[in-house]
Amino acid sequence: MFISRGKSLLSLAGKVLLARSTPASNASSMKLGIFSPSLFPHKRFSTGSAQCATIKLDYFNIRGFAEPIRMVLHCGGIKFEDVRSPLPSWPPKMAESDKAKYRWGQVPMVSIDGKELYQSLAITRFFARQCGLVPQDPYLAALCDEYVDTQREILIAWVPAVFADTASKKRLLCEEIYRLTTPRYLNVLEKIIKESSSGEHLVGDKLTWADIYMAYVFDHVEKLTEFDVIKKHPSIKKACDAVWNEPNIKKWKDSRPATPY
Ligand SMILES: N[C@@H](CCC(=O)N[C@@H](CS)C(=O)NCC(=O)O)C(=O)O
Repeated sequence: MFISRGKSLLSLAGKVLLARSTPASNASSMKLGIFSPSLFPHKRFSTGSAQCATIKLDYFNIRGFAEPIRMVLHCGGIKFEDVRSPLPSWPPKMAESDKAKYRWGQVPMVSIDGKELYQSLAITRFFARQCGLVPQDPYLAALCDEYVDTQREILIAWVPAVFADTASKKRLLCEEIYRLTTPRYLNVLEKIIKESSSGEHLVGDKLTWADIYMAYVFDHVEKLTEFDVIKKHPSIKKACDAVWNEPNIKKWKDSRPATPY
């Protein structure tokens, strides 16, 4: 079962790769007709090929867990249908009849030529790999995973402030969470980026999905809490700015639907 699933995902991955419609900004001239994991360079590339997989992303009309997926897809120039259901409540709670439509009763869900994939990190990583945003070196790829998992911990740490019901509670929680997360997370990330070869990326000297995830998390938390989380961390700020200035991501950020969450 696993083998046949693996095979079908491999062929899906090939189709997604070919689905890239517009070349990423610093694309090399490399052209690939078939998918081969060993051909993925740790850089972005262009296939120049026409769309041949239909990709549909199902989520609510918010940024949330779908936003890093959207950022990666836009970064790689992969065309997709951005299906946004109205937000039923905040936090989102689906009706049981809607839950039954999804394997784990939750979104985001992506369908690639009708084949479904769930869990936002798995989806983000899947597309990141297609776009050359996952390093080829297995250790560097795992470092990206480590930093993305860490970003999810940071996001979770800020949840109480996001959902605080009064402005004063929100402010107090922000200060407390900032105090607790600074030595454990922010200072460590700052050092990693500062000491990196580029001085503006988390892993290696190129943009990876770990940078994209980090930029999403800090932007999202800052918007939802109105608290300047990275004000005292210039290297984190520089790495996030590099993500937001990536031409395809910038175009997306400037044109994406304005949503409160
Ligand atoms: N681990 C899942 C979590 C997904 C999740 O929490 N989805 C929420 C929206 S952000 C949802 O579908 N909520 C509706 C519900 O649970 O009824 C992932 O990362 O994709």
